[in-house]
Amino acid sequence: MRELKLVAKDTNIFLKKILKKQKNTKLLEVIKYGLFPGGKKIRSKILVDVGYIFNINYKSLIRVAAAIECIHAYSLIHDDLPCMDNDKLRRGKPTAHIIYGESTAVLAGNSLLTLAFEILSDDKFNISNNVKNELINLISKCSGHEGVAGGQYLDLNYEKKNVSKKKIIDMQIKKTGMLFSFCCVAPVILAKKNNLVKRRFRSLGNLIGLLFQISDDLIDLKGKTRDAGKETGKDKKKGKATLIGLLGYENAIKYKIQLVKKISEQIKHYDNRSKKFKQTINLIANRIK
Ligand code: GRG
Repeated sequence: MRELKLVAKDTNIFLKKILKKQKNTKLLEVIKYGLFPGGKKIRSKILVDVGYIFNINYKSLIRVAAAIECIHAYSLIHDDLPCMDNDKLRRGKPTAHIIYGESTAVLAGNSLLTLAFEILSDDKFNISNNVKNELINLISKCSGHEGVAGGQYLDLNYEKKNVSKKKIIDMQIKKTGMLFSFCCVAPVILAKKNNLVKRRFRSLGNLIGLLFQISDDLIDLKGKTRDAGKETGKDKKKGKATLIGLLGYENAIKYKIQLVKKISEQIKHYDNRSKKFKQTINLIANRIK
């Protein structure tokens, strides 16, 4: 998709500009390894699509996208560590800990998290301090123990256990949904909309996270390592708690279709400006890598 590529390019340009101004440390090399050329930038694309609905200026959206991609890159570096999923391949190349060693990968991950806060709190981000603060507060909440880190904890703890559908959904919303949720709510914050709109977009982000995760699990089940850029077939080996594992392949596909319908239903209020958003949702639902 041409527009996804454009968002990815602009986000990378922004990140490179920021990093160029920083001191050249060993960790900076690892940060760059984690960020570039990087992945699909699907979170950034959702953020830009929702930003379009609310008529938010593109430059601001790309700054927020860069922050979210730093946190995402951090989560992937840590997710691949031996103490977590112990993966050797990511985005078609050896994982950070394979190249640089475990402790360096941990520290580069930590530095990527704080880089996200640097990007959002920067004086050059020309928005009111209240709005800036709300964005930083939300991104922090989404990343911590109530969000991505908490979801990762559950993911690891549910391995090789019988886990209910409700618990799997809760874990996936935290692990994967919270960053999408941030991407859906951040433009609403920038547009200074009320709490009701924020809640609506938060729930939309959770649904996108579930959709994204089920597509990811399907790639793990059916996809090829060469296409995915990471080892596939791991979930079964590791005894991961997934909806496919619980419901079976056919029902998981049905569940995915229901999610797409729910998302369309929730966005219909913004029909005239949500065409790009819907295209991205279809891309997520039908992705192969
Ligand atoms: C607090 C952010 C944070 C991290 C620490 C390690 C950890 C806790 C969380 C791991 C979360 C994680 C890896 C969730 C899986 C989400 C997922 C399916 C990621 C793959 O995303 P893609 O396909 O990746 O968008 P690309 O490579 O395209 O960017």
